Amino acid sequence: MSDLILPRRRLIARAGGLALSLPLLSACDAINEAPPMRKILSLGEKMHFASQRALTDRDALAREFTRADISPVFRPNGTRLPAGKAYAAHAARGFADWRVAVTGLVARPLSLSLADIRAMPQRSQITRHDCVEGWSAIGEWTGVPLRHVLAAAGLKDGARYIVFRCADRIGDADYYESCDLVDALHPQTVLAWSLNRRLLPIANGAPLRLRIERQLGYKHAKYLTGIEAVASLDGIGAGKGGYWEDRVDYEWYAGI
Ligand SMILES: Nc1nc2c(c(=O)[nH]1)N[C@H]1C(S)=C(S)[C@@H](COP(=O)(O)O)O[C@H]1N2
Ligand SMILES: [Mo]
Repeated sequence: MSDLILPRRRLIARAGGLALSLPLLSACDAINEAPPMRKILSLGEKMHFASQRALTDRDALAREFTRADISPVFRPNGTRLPAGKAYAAHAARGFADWRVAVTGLVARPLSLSLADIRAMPQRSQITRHDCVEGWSAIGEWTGVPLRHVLAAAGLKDGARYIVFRCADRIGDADYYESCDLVDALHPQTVLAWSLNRRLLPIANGAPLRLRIERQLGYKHAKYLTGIEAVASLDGIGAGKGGYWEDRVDYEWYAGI
């Protein structure tokens, strides 16, 4: 993380977030569910904690579940199989030659294989995916937190958004998505290669897809081919930050 260049404001916000990521203090739920902690915290301390939470709300963790909660089937949605010979050839080779390019406002552009990605620090999380179309599914995701990839590439001053490029097209345009640095550096924002402790199925975005747990399903870009740090979303797609944002009234910030 030391080579991440961030605006000062952001560094302060992160310092607050770190304090709040202590296991028992990570969510209001945790306080309610943990009797020893409830006894230890005075009312004043709770109020202080609540105000800190409000200030750093976007750093808070999304709820995590247990293996007993995992949905029997994780319904695929949107593209279930990218068209074209190139993707089919990658799939036939078990994605051995798949690369994810890390480009844009970075000090060290990267071209990462899946082996490179698996050699980085990994995180597993059991979370609920909420699609705007009105269905949800709980699954266990494993992959590298995006912040480690961005630290390896070294964000340059001026980087404000991360754009996610995908291998599939819907109609006449490539699927893409984007987020700001708060979500890009969030500990649960992960480039996932595994669902429910198995290799990610093609229908769910093989070989690599984004998990961005504080936002709705359409932000979770599947079939990742590129990660690009940019100063502005102008000139990318129609400029609204994502395939659906460009076409329908889906919000760019789709907080849950
Ligand atoms: N590349 C790509 N990513 C995508 C989509 C898509 O069609 N293409 N659909 C989005 C939508 S609307 C949802 S709800 C989720 C679905 O993920 P799933 O197929 O694993 O359920 O992927 C999102 N990411
Ligand atoms: Mo969705």
